[in-house]
Amino acid sequence: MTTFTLPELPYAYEALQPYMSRETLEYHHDKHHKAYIDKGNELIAGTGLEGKSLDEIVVACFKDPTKAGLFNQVGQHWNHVHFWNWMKPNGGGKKMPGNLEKAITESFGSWDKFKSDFTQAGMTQFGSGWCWLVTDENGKLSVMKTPNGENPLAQGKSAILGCDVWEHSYYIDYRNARAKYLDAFVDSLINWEYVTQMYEASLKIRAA
Ligand code: MN3
Repeated sequence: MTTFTLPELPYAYEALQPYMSRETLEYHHDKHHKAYIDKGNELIAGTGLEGKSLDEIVVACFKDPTKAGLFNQVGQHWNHVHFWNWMKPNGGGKKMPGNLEKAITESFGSWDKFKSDFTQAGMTQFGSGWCWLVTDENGKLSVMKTPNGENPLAQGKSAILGCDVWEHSYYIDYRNARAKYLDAFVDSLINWEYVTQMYEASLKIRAA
């Protein structure tokens, strides 16, 4: 039995051009994400975690220092499963459902402040990692960043949006210009419908 499988991209490889190229998605999805899955399946064998949900495995491995190697793979698997869905063709900007726009405005003061906080988190993550939009127990939104394969879920928070700032996510298209990549992600790629789904699910989890 294999615990982890590579999901298909929810769009064609060239669908996110010119903001993210076919070549980037081929390497990022077919090689990088697949490598996390292959290594994760190898390392999880015999741990007793095989039948658990991906969310449960991420949390269990993060808490157990002897499973740090497995955590890197499953954290990155979780991150990428959602990352593909956090993007879509003709996405980004302020084209989002009203309840999410209201939550963003109430939490940050304005959409522009959200964008600047989110992209700053991505810019100031030294080395590889992710920047995130997360909800707290009151439904308030905030921005955070994590190194390497870590994510808010591991830390008991609910991520509703994340952007991969590992160089493999932008170096082919933007070289070292991480700021340009983050701008393109926010302005032209974010799938706000998927973010809203995760936002509404996070409020249910927090209310339970
Ligand atoms: Mn990646």
